[in-house]
Amino acid sequence: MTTASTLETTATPDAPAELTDGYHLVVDALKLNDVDTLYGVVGIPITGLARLAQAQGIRYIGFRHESNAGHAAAAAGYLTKRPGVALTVSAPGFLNGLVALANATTNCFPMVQISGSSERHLVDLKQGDYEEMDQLAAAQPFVKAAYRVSRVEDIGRGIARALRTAISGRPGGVYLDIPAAVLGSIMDAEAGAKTLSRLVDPAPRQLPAPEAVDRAIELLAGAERPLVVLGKGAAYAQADNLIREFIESTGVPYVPMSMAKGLLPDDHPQSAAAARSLALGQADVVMLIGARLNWLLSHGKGPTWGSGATKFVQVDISPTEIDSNRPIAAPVVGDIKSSVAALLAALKPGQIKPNAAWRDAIAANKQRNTERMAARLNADPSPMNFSSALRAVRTALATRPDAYVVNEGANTLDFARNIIDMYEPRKRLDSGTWGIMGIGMGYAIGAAVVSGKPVVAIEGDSAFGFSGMEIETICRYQLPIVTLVFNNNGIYRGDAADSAPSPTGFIQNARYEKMIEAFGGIGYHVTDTPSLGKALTEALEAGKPALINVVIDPTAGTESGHIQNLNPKRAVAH
Ligand code: ADP
Ligand code: TZD
Ligand code: MG
Repeated sequence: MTTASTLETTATPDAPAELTDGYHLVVDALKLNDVDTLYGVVGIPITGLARLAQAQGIRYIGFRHESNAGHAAAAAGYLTKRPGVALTVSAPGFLNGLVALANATTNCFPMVQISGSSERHLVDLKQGDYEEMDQLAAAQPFVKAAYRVSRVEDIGRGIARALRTAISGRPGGVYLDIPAAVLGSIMDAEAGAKTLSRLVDPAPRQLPAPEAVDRAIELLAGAERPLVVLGKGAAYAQADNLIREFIESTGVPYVPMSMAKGLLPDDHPQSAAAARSLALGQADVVMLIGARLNWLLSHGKGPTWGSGATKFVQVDISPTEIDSNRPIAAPVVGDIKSSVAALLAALKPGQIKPNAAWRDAIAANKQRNTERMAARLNADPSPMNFSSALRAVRTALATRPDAYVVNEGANTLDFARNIIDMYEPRKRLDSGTWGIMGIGMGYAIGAAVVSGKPVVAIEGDSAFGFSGMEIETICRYQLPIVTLVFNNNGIYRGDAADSAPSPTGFIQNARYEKMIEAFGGIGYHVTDTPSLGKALTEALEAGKPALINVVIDPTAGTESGHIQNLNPKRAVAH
């Protein structure tokens, strides 16, 4: 039996009715389904909802822009395997949040955006209501599903449906529209309580077919040069021990995609991350676990994949992902935990056996590349470049494997992804499938809120600018987030000292650390590697909001970082 929180009673001796309303039913439905945190920006018509949620024990984290609230909810969803919930106001607030909801969908993170909306009868006749917009229609193309609650008695159903849709199958973003009039509607409290329900098994296991499992094992057993590619779906699945057992018991080398770094520690002997090009280019059978053959894996085609004869096993929960870019010889459609467990159960000892020459080739290539990187890391140019700055971050973070790393930018992203080792699963959050800028402070806040652990956000100066105002949010809630702004005076690089601003250039030598000082946080301005190491170690130990302005040579970066090839060719000289 569920109980609803109630409004003041309007009972008379003749009609002893306790009443509830839409606000209370939303909060009751969320609590009943273990939603313990809301990320949002308030205003008409949801301020009362946020206040009531807080009063009823739901943690409310208030942001300065809805995109950042949404990104925090998305990160929370990814990290906890439960939908993160964002709350937005009508029209512009809703649209600001929609970027994050679409990004969550693209990245397969479970998230629900609940938005208030204006008066339906005015919106539908386009009569010019305050913040008028047909939000349901606007959300539809960008999300896994979009729903609207039109009657107060449907609130419980709407919330249950939104949460289940976000989390089941391939996770994604779900939009739930709640018009102001529904929030304000009143109904009998007892009848209202009966409209609420707690989800049973919201993300059911999806077992792979036994013949699919056998086919995959057979293909891997026949391989000489097998390779596993771990994606963020594998990290999300929280099947860490099973995946490790599969990799270690077969001896197959693996390459982690960026957010799968740390699923096995980056210093694991079977990691082929430092020999990525060789491993992808020469493997004869590749097993994708929770990784799509999208642009991040060159669509499974072209020189990255050597002769083009690579055969694929693909473990994924989404049947329509299979064959998306090239034929898959052995699809295993199921949830990763069940699928890897089934593979392990069907596997005979010694059945999958990577050739010794393959393992040796990877080891040799890895050693050569690691030595090359060490030489770059150990140089001490002045001003710092990306490598010399990241040397300090790498050393400091090696002693704090519990810290989360959030990372965005172009050069700042590419260098940090390669240089910063991760030692624990789901500790790295970055620009992801879209290559989006602006996730920085939102993801950092989401990670800090759900974990209570320190977060280090490694941000390009441009990337930081998209969500920089949330520094105030970080200080307001005293979250243990250390933001590093890799300050090279611009997008990719800075302008020459005396030139007018180019499309990529920013103000020269900006003092970003003063932003956090404005809100009572600790600011650092560092120009050399030892000072950076000291500042970061000190800030991590303090566990308080800090921002380190890391001065980087404005000429050190390259346009678009490591993905310059994606720019259209310039047919005519600019
Ligand atoms: P990466 O960017 O790290 O390569 P992607 O985001 O491209 O990873 O791929 C993640 C894949 O994982 C998606 O195709 C998604 O369907 C899949 N996935 C997510 N969660 C699960 C799960 N629990 N079980 C199986 N597959 C999953
Ligand atoms: N807007 C959004 C939302 N996402 C984007 N990816 C971009 C714009 C384009 N863009 C990139 O792809 S990287 C980048 C932008 C603006 C910023 C790179 O500059 P930075 O990093 O200062 O963050 P580096 O270290 O200077 O390269
Ligand atoms: Mg920059």
